[in-house]
Amino acid sequence: MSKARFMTLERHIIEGERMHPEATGELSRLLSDLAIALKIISLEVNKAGLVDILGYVGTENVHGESVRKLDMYAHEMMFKAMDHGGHLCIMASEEEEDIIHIPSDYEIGRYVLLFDPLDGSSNIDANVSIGTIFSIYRRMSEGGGPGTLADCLQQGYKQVAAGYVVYGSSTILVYSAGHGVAGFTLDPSIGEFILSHPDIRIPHRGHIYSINEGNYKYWHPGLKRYIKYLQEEDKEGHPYSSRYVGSMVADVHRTLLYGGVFMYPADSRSPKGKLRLMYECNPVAFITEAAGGRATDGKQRILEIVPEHLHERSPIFIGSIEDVLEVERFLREAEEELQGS
Ligand code: P6P
Repeated sequence: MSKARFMTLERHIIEGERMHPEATGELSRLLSDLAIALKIISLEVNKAGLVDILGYVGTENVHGESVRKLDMYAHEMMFKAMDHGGHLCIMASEEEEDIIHIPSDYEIGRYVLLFDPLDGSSNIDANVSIGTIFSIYRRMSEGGGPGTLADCLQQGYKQVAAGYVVYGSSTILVYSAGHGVAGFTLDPSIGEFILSHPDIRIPHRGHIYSINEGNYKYWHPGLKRYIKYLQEEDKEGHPYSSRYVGSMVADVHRTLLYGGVFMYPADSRSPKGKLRLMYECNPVAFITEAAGGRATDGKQRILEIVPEHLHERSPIFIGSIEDVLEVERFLREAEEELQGS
């Protein structure tokens, strides 16, 4: 008999809860409700090409981006799965301009859920991996009433849990409650997430860099110098390989497992980069740091950024600690030269 423990996500959550005597079980039940939504979204994503769910619905989201049916479906599925459990006081979605209140006929809880229901949706029609990202905080506002915008605008280090799902060749859920990072692969035959990556640790240095090189001409001089440095041969482990899916969850997941660095920098066209702080950067930064990696905006930890707006963007450099520190050094030295000139 194999010694490998048949560990489902639910069993892993409950065993994690037992490690914290003060736990009430509410977070566990929240994560279990979330898992149901993620399984249903996975089902639809995997058969999207068959049920004509692809294509545009002719509307735009809060960012003026064309919204595809699958985006809306994933958004609605997350809301319907999470609105009635009594665990949340408020929600926020990348697909909604404002915070999302819990319907008045449901109990209000003490957690806050932020989510990007379907990240990388521009890749849907090409069958490239896409994903769902979630981030959980404790409410900060007093009283038992509806949560507030301030509850949603907390610094990333205050997350109590965060995770992402990659809907790819298989559906992988990676999450952390702050103590290590675990990965689960969905077994569609039994509809269970099974522990497949018990303790993900990112290598201290990798040999892959991930960035959209089409934006080269808009980059900071220090970044241009860094990328050229990675492409030279005269250093052990160089040149690095370049990998870029264009779907952040896929690029971050590969970086987490193989090491290296994923970058979506600010540039002369986008002074804050493209990725959203609350829905994309904070959750993956929480996970990456829990796996022994580093995530910054080029200077400060992503998790320490004080949010000002629900949909604000942030530059992000995330991955192996030595790689992220190296690109920060190139940026800093080039900036010092510019300031000194
Ligand atoms: P670009 C997908 O649309 C997304 O939001 C992220 O998942 C991804 O990393 C990024 O945009 C890709 O952006 O500008 O390289 O196409």
